[in-house]
Amino acid sequence: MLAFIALGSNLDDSLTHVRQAIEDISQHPANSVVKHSAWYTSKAVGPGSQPDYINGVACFETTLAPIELLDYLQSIEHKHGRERSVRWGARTLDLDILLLDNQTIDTERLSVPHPRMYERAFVMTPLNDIASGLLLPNNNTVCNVAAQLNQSGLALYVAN
Ligand code: ROI
Repeated sequence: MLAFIALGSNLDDSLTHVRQAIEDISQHPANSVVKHSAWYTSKAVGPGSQPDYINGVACFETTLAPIELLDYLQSIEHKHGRERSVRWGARTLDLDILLLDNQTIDTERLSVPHPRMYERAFVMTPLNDIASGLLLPNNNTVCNVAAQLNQSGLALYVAN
């Protein structure tokens, strides 16, 4: 199964968290990371004010079942000190499953495609870096959806 996941962090050393998360994903023998996008800085979307995010998207092959993949990603978040105290609050590491092949999943713990991915430039723009022509379960291509989103607040991260 081909999996696309979104990575985000806005606490501590965010770039280290997201980079290390890709290493952590590839540590599992069932996973092999295919590629990842560039990293972006983005203004926090959602209620309240919180620090800017580092965001990106990774693509990997996995033989895990969807719920096993979710468990594994949550164990990585946990290892990075993620605390789920506030919904939409700041976080050291957020790993969201975006797409699993062309599957649609609607269960209590997991919804695929990720229900808010199509409206988020901080997801669709990095996804467009690595899978521009991909046909989404809504029958639109990644590049079409990405092109329609407002890019304000999003910038390519340049290391200094
Ligand atoms: N905003 C940005 N820019 N990036 C995120 O990864 C992100 N994640 C979230 C909320 C709080 C919705 N806002 C975000 O979960």
